Amino acid sequence: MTYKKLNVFFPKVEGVLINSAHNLRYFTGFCGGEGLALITPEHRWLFVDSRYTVAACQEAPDFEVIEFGAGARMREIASRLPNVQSLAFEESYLTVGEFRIFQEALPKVHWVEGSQMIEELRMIKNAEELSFMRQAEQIGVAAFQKVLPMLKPGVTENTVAAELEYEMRRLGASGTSFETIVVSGIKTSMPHGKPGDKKIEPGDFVTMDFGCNYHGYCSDMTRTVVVGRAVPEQKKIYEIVLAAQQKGLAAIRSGILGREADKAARDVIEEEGYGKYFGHSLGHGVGLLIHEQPNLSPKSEICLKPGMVVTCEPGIYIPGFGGVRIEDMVAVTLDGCENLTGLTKELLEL
Ligand SMILES: [Mn+2]
Repeated sequence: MTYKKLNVFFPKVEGVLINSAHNLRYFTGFCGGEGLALITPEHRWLFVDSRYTVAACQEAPDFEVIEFGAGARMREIASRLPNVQSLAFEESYLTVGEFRIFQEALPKVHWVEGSQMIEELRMIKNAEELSFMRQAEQIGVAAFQKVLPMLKPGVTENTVAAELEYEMRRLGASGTSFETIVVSGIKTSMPHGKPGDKKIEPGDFVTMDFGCNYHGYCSDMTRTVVVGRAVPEQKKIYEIVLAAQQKGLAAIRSGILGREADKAARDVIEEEGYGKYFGHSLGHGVGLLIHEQPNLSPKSEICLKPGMVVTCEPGIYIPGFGGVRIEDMVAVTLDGCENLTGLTKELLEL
């Protein structure tokens, strides 16, 4: 019944067109990814091609499923609303070419950009969504624990990434939620470095940032470890990042603004003199997408509410030396947050 959330668009527009895979899933239940939903106060139509008709009928029982023939999608839609004057659409998930086809099929329509409002409708997760996200995150945790003993000098970053992904899949994930990051040594100074053929060397920091997809929902976590003994500078920046992360986690609760949570963690890193080495935001919302609202950035004015799921992931990245990031995924509650990762953050020296 999530489609009822789209009522916020009426009577501003006569209907809402949904075409992105994640919003089709959210508002109709259809998981096939390719299709178009048109929701008006009176109708709920889901247009798919013959590859998806059976699945759409099963997965979207609240929608009238309409199968269209090759190239006839917009004609089907136009024939159902011949006199429509205004429609909201997902401008963030439509190519210019696709939009031109919309305009040509419905030349009288005033098109209203709806992406921001539509994305915000997914911010607060219900009990079922939270359950999927808890399980998704725990699949990541279990994979991490399984792979930890493999972290030894001579093993390549690519091997570690492959093992993490394999374990998550074995544990029930349908895939990864983004491209797995495993970087070692000086490469840990790149927040989003790519795993490669580099072998882990004694004394290396190894940063692993990864997640899986479970029932459509994403997980996200990051841990940085040292293979061998940590030198004092490694311990120092690790402890600062950990202190910042704990400050951030302590700040996250219902009623706080995104930028206030970011500041709580950022202040710790700035006071220690490493502010210029923490360039990204404290965290981001997670759900059907790996990056969604609400952002925990220095500019975010979004007020956190119970049921929102966000990451808390400060980092320090020193070019030519290395970096540390520690990331947990949490669900906002009235008086704090539930840590969905719930895994030790002591510096592991393997
Ligand atoms: Mn993240």
